[in-house]
Parts: sequence; structure tokens; C-alpha cells
Amino acid sequence: DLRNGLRPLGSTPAEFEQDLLSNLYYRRGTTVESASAQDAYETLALTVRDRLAARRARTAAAHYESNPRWVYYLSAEYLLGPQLEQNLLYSGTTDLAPAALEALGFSAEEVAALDVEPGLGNGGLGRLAACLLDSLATLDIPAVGYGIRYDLGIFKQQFENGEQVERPDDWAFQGDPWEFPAPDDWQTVGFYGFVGPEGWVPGEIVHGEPSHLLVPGYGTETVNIVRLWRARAAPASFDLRRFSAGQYAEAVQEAVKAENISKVLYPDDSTDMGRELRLKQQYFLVSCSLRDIVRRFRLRNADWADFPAKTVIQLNDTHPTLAIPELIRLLVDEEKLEWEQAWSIVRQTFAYTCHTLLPEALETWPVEMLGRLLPRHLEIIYTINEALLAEVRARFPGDLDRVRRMSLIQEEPQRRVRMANLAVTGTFKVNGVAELHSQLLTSTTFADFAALWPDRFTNVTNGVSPRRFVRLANPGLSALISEGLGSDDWLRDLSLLSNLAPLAGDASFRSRWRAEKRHAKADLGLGDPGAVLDVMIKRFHEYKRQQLKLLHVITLYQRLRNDPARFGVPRTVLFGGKAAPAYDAAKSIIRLINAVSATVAADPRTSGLLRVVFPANYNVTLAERIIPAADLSEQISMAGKEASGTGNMKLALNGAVTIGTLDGANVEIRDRVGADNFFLFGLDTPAAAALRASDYRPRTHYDSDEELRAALDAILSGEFGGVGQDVAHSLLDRDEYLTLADYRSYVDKQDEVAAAWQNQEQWTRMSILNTAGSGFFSADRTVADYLARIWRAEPVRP
Ligand code: 26Q
Repeated sequence: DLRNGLRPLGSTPAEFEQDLLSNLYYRRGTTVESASAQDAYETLALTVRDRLAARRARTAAAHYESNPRWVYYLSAEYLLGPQLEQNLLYSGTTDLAPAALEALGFSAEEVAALDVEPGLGNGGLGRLAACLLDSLATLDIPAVGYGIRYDLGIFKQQFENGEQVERPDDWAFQGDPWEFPAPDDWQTVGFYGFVGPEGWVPGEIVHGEPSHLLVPGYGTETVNIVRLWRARAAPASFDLRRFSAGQYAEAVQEAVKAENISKVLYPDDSTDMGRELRLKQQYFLVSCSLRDIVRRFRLRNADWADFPAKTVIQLNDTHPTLAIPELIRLLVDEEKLEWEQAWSIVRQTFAYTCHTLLPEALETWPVEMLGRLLPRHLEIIYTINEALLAEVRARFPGDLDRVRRMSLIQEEPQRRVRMANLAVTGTFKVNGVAELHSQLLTSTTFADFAALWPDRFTNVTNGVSPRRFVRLANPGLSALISEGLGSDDWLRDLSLLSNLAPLAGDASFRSRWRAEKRHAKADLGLGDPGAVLDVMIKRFHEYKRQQLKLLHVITLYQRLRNDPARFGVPRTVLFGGKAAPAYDAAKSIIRLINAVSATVAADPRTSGLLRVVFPANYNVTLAERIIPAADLSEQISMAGKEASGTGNMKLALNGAVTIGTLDGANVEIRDRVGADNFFLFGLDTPAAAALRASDYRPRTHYDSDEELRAALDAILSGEFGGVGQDVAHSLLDRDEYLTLADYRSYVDKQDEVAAAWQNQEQWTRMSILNTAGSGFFSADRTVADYLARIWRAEPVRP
């Protein structure tokens, strides 16, 4: 057995240095004398990767032997974060790397700075996918993540005159040392064409070429993979005839079009962007991944009847929902199964996670477009719809409006396919991502489906990786937690954090806790220990209400000038986040924040008391630096709009105290950390919904609240660089997300925050109790819930 002959990779400093040197020469093809920092980085990455690859080989062998039930996660986005630090930690080489690099003549910091994060996602949904993969591996579950290897990730944000400008993120332009290309596993994907007597005849063929990244488990041998597809022109699409005639652009036109499919990540979260290229991306992901899943099934199995027992496929939102008609097509058209059997297999195989409550974010595609791009899939969708509507009519005779609402096809104002309805119909479980969200799904968005199939709906509250967001992001606090708990077992069982609660009563522990928070702030360059670091980090969206935080900042600034007794305590307010490039209202808010920041900075009266900082290009790398330093976590969405939030969990775990509404997972965070350790404000979901449904007049708040009026007037009068009037007008005229209605409650609650900060011992107690109460929010627990409620897969230990 060759596997037993594999030379074990050493764990001593000398062995590590030897391997580094050997990789420098034989794989990087250079020498110590001529190595650049980039050479050192790539070589270190290979040396670390080799250690994980050895574990990967053992994992794959164990999986093959046991022919287990597999969890497949289909997601258009993965926000994996920087790989170097994580892979050093997971391979146990963190302490070996610096000395080995010194020997090459480089510092660890200089080399670590060359690690580029693959920004293959927008925000919460993409980062959740990465956290779930981390936990699946940590729990030894046989799992593969499937996604798209975008050439260009989420855009790089810059500010010019305070305005967001977007630059392409060519993240892999120097190559990606973490990736294993697997060009031999390519797949073909068809588009367009027609359905003839012999079935679908595509008019265009594109190749999908996979590569994978290693997904190591923490504290276990398992290394899983995430497989990412890249579009390649089929060789035939290069037009040699045109090339020979000197028509160079025309010769490659088809090839360029094909490769555009994986060119760029769509940066519009939370709105339905009905572009054909996006639909092609979705089908490309689905088609390549399903063929790969089927190929893997066949390695160990012969009978289709066994497929649902061996396979569960989780759809991360509706983006991969075409997998449902695609699997039917494979089974019926290619494998010649009967429709009934194919449909039954599909309905036992797929499950769907919904991540939204915004009606405008529910994906729909024009029937015309879908039918042109995927004619056979549209036929299949129609057939599914007939069965669905027959079932609805049988259960609710005469209820025509219900039939209209539940149909997979929206008729007015344009015929469109409702992807969420298709996802609910073609799956055996549908989950929301926090308790409140899941309740709202069954009472509002999917109420009709819940009436028909009540058992299909469940909740799985989101979680985050404690390895990345505590251990790696915050090594100082992690060491203190391990000392307090007597071990680092909490990194694999986060519920152990509850044992920190008694230490909140220990003055010397509190003082060390405070010192760690201060260190983290100093590392960020925001070291004023007397100032609250007040943090709002998330995508920009009106429902998340960055504008509410900004009105508070303006009020604080005005108090500083007019009424210093009411100012409170020194504060540094930190914003981080990107706006979708086409989302003008969100970009206006960004512009205004930067203008307020400049005005506040230019006024000497604010010195040492109020600062507004807005680092550009918030991403996972930056999140890992900001989160440990935060004192106050802003989770202030309009109640009933934020499905869950996960930044709220990361901040609470790192000892930030939350100011928030009863929205998404805030509800569960407050339940667990205790109402005394959470600053609650604002309308709850029923009250907000009722106000929205009534004849809401935002101007009444402007008229009756002097401070609110002053803040809005300052914007309207052009005091902040003359920008932001559009923001103020939108609040006064419409205020879709009830910002003005919640302003007073929010500002008063912030006064309580300031008072609490003045008692540092009490604040530190709250901080420790936030960490102690947040053990539930580990993605390990999330995966355990998915396993118990949906996936039903067993661990396989290599
Ligand atoms: C859809 C169609 C076309 C183009 C883009 C999209 C698109 C892309 C990304 C739509 C939505 C997204 C991302 C959504 C998202 O991140 N949702 C968040 O998911 C988190 C994890 O469950 C939750 O915590 C957040 O509450 C939710 O907003």
C-alpha cells in the first residue's frame, strides 16, 4: 500500500526548514540568493499546504472506504478569508514559520502581508458558507462545497472625495498557491438550443474546469474540499478560419463570451438583479456540480434508488435552485428513469436555506429568458408546476387566489419564474437562519406553503467559526479565555464559554480582560483607551440603517458644541462596509458619513471626544482586526428585516456589548447574554409592521423632536460639505425603514450606553458576560442542528 509509504512531513523546526528549502528550489524554481518576498510567501504556502494535503489524502481514502452519506453544499458565494494564518494554525505550524522565514531572510509579517483573501462573496451569505465548511470538517462530516471560481471577486472599495468608487479585484493575478487545479475533471455545460424529439439540443457548449481548496478541520485529521468551477471555452469555439483571415477579435469572440461566465462576482446583494449572465452563472454552477456529484456517487454505487440515502444537497438561497430541474433532466432524459421516480429522488435529496425577508430580494427570472437559455428546464418547471397546482386545488378547492400566489409562475406584470417557490416545492426541508426569521417565513413569505406542507419548514440559527473569529482574530483574548477555562477545549466546544461567567466577578480577571480589549484597539491604531469604540460593520443597505447611526453621530456632535453636559463619553465611531455599485441611496449614505467624518475631524472642539473613522474596503481581513477591538456592536436594522446577522455574533463573542433592535439573531443573543447585558431599543416586528401599514408620517418626528430636527437641518443646510440632502429628503418624505420613528429610542439608549461606559468595572462585567453567553453561536452548533434536522449524515474519522 503506497499510502503507508508516504514520507511523514516533519514537525520539528529543522524538518520544516528543509521542506521550505526544498519547495523553494523544486516547486518555486528559485534559490535562497534570488528569492523575493513573493517567492518566500508562495513557498511557505506550499510547505503548509503539503501538511494539509497529507491529511487530505487520508481523509479521501477513509471516505472512499466507508461509502458514506455525503453533504453537498451548493453556493454561488464563499467568503473564505485569508488562508495563510488559518492553515498555519490548523496544520500546527504557526510557531515553525517565523524562524524558517528568517532563515530565508524574510520577516513573518512581511510575508503574511502578501496573503490575499479570495473575495468570492458579498457578505453574510458567503461568509456563512465558509463558516459551515469549517465546521463540517471540524465535525468530520464527509462534505464538499461547490462554487464558482470568479476571476474577479467582490470589488475593491476606494473613496474619492468621500464617494465610493469600485475597482476590480483581480485576486489571483499572481496565482493562488492554495488552489489545486483539476483540469482533468472538466465538465461540459449546454445553453440555448431547442428541445427536439431526441431531447435538448444545446446551441452553445461551455466547459467547466474545477480547482479545489483544502478545508481543514480544527483539532482533527479531516481535510475536506471546496470545489470551484471556472468557465473555459470549448476548444471548438476558437474560430481558426477568422483568425487566418486576420479577424482576430472575431476569432476569439465566442471564447471570450464563454469565459465571461465566471469572470466576475455580482456585487448586488439583497436585490433581484435579473441579468442573463447571472442566470448563466447559476446554471453553470449547478450543471457542473451535479455532474460531479453523480460521478462521485457512481464511484461506489450502482443503483439510483440509493442516491437519496447517500446524498443531501443544500441550496444556499435560491441562487442554485436550477439544480432541481437539472437533476430531473439528468435522471429522466439521460438516465431514462420514470418521471415519478426522478421527482421522488429529487424531493428526498435537496434542502433549501432562505436568507432574506425582503420581498424584492426573492429571485424571479423572466419566462422568456429562462426558456431561451434553458428550454428543457422550463418544460420541467412547467410540469412541476402542474403537479403543485393540482395538489393545491385538491387541498383548497375553489381558492383561486391561493393557486395564483403559489404558482411557480408569476403572471403579472410579466411572466416570471419564482425561484423561491420552486425551491420550496422541490426540497424536503426549508430553513430560515434565526428563530424570528423562520417564524416570519412561515407566517408571511411562505405562509401558503407552510399551510400545505407544515413539516417542511424548520429553523437553523446561524453561527460563526470560533477558530477564525476568536482564536485567529483575537489571539490575546483567546489566551486569556483558555487560561480562565483551564484549557482550549472551547475551540471545539464553544458551549464551554459559559464557564467564564463566574470570572466576570473576579476583579483581576476583569482587569486583564480590559487590557486585552485595549491591546486590540491599539493594534488597530485606535488606541485611546478612554473612548468607546462603537462599531457598525456590514453591507450598506437602507434596512440596516447606517443612516440611524449617522443621525446619532450628528446629534453627539451638536451636543458637543451646544450642550456639552449631554455629550456623554468619548467615542470613536467606526463604519465599515460596501454598497452595491448601482445602489444610489446606499452610496449617498457612504458619501455623507465621509463628509461628517471630515467635518468632525476638522473641528478642534471634538478633539479627544468624538471621531468618525471609515476605513475603505471592509473585508474578512479587516473584520478580523476590527472585531477584537470593538466595545459596542451596532445591530440596528428595522425589526423584521434582517434575517439573522452574523457580525452580531462575532462581535458579542469578542466581548462587544450590543445595542440593537429585536431583529434576526439579536433576539437570541439577548436571550443568552441576558437582557441586562444588551442595549435594546426601537419598535419590535409587529409594531414596525403596523406602523408601516398605517399612514406613517416621518415629518411628525422631525416636528416634535428638537435634536432630530437639528441633525436633519444640519444636513439640509449643507453643513457637511454640502452633501447628503438626498439622504435627509428620503428620510423626511418616505422613511421606508422607520429610521425617524426609532431615532429617539435609539439616542436615549445610547445615553445609557455612555453612562454604563463610565463604570469600567461594570462595563467589563457586561463584556465578559457577552462572551460567556455566546457559546451557542458557534457554526459547530449550527452544523450539528443541520445534521439533526436536515442532513442526517454521520462522521467518518480518517
Ligand atoms: C441575487 C441575484 C442576482 C445577483 C445577486 C444576488 C444576491 C447575492 C447575494 C442576493 C443576495 C445575496 C446575499 C445575501 C445575504 O448575504 N444575506 C444575509 O445572509 C446572512 C447569512 O444567513 C444573514 O445573516 C443576513 O441577515 C442576510 O442578510
